[in-house]
Amino acid sequence: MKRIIGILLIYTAVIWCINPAYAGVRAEHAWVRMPPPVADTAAVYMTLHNESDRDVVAVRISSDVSRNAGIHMIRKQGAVMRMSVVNNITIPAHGFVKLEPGTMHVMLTGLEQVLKQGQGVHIMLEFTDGSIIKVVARVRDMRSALQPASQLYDQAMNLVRKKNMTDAASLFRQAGEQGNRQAQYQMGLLYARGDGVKKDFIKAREWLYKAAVQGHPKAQFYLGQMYAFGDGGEKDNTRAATWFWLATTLGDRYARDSLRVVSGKISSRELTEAKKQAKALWQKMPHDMKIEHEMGMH
Ligand SMILES: [Cu+2]
Repeated sequence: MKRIIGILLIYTAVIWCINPAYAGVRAEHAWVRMPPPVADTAAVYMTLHNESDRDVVAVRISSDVSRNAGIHMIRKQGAVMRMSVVNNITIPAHGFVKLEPGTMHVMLTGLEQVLKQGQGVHIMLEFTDGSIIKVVARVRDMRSALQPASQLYDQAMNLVRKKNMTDAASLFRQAGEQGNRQAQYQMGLLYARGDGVKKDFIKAREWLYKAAVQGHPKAQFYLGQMYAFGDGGEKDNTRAATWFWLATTLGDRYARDSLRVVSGKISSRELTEAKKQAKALWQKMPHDMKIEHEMGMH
């Protein structure tokens, strides 16, 4: 037993070192601006959120496509814009820093390959506490990168009507990465069906989860189904009950029946746990989805 605990501790330590949550920093909307074909540099943009109680400082940046990477700041000096090197980025406690065109960016220098539209580039950010987070930034041209997610979603739906699922998936992915919950739900379905993308239940779960925590009832229902059947991960009727509960609360009729079925398969203690989880998730859900619904789970 002692030995097992020892192994578990080592395992936990390893997870902690590579776990993005350690630094408390989360990256959103990461993208690489498509460089001209002959360029040897590329700019990377993202929003860095610090969810911890302390300021964190990123001191080293690297990527898997360039020899070097650094942080650049653009400042206006008189009538000229000047780019200067910054040694670190401080992300305030419970705050964020936006790296966006015209302000700050990560500059990749010494590109070792020609970047392609849609390609995922890995960016590693190292913090003063030694933790590292890895961010996937997709290569986009300026126009598509700055297009609002709702427009990308509409374009993707048009492509679905034309049965062009590969291009639709690419646009849903872009919109989903920008936080659009409908697009995240669609990505979940495409991965579950193997439509426009290679069938992958693990990725289906990941995308459905993103939409589900944002209060998408259908995503919650399908995520519950995946837990109930053990698709794309372990079978877990307690978690299934949690998601069915939330979907039912948001008015999904199919979830109500599924909730009854899984409730019969778990203990009353597990059911209490499922309710507790559902309440915690409900607290964090965006207000716009909850506005018409009372929390029917006391
Ligand atoms: Cu630069």
